[in-house]
Amino acid sequence: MIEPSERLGATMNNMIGEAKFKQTYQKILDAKNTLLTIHGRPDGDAISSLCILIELLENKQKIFLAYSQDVIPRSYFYLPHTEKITNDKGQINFDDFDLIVALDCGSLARTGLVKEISSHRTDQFIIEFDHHPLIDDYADISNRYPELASTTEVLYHFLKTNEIAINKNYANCILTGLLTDTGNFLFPVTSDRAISIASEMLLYGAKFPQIIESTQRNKSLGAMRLWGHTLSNLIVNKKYNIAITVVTKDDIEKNNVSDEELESLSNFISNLHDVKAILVLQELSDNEIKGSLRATQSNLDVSKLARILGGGGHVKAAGFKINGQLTRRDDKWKII
Ligand SMILES: [Mn+2]
Repeated sequence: MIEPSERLGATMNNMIGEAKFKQTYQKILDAKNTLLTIHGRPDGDAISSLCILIELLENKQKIFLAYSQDVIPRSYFYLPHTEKITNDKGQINFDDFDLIVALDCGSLARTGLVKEISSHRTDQFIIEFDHHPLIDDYADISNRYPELASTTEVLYHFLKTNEIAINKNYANCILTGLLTDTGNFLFPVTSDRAISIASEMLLYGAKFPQIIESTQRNKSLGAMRLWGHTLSNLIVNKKYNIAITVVTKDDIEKNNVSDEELESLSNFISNLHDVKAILVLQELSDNEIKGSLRATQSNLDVSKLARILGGGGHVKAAGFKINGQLTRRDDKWKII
């Protein structure tokens, strides 16, 4: 009989590119000055991944700059090194870096550095760690594993391959990414590997109760009120069997709700039984609408629809932005 740990090892060995992880590590060690970056409106997985790289580069006494185009939500301040992340682009002289590491980005556009990366110095090297399906191939070394639950799970294998000892800081970051990207192991992306790594992180000192307290039990009264209002507006499109609801700019402003709280609303609605998928349409500005898609059945890939609409994401959770205005006519919402 195969022991669970052996089975895990065997599956992973077939899947991950060990040579690529080693080459990546060598590049990081050789770099003189590294720029670390994540996607906009950063989530738990992106922020944790960034903090893992900061931990690594600091331990190796490397020079780096950690950049996030948007501010880090306060709820993640328990993670190590978040105070070192800057969102001030003016502070960055892009030519200073010989290495760029993009984390959890999916596409070049999500780095917020399209112009800078596209016109980069020819000797500048780009490494990416990600678990989104491929959209564009902009990296020199791409550590992309869409079958893994989080970018921190990719980084776990990177650390293991390079025999970097996992300390409490790494453990807290790896577990945070796993928990937030799987909705605390509720989403279909959850695997035996992910759960096994999570339990290993507890042994390394990750603080599970603190992570849950900070990332889950953090909803404001405004968020709860907006959820209530939005849930009561849910309708089901019978033709496609998709549940749809709408969040207006007015709803958000009135209740002072954060992006993260809106994201968790989509995740909560995906608990709805008997529909194929859910769609939350959110008014971003007078002429821009964001759509969040969640698949609730295993045979549906919502990222396909998101890509048709110019967006992207995962098989079970994806999003897009379109131009238009949400208007209500009688009892129906229309995009004009
Ligand atoms: Mn992620």
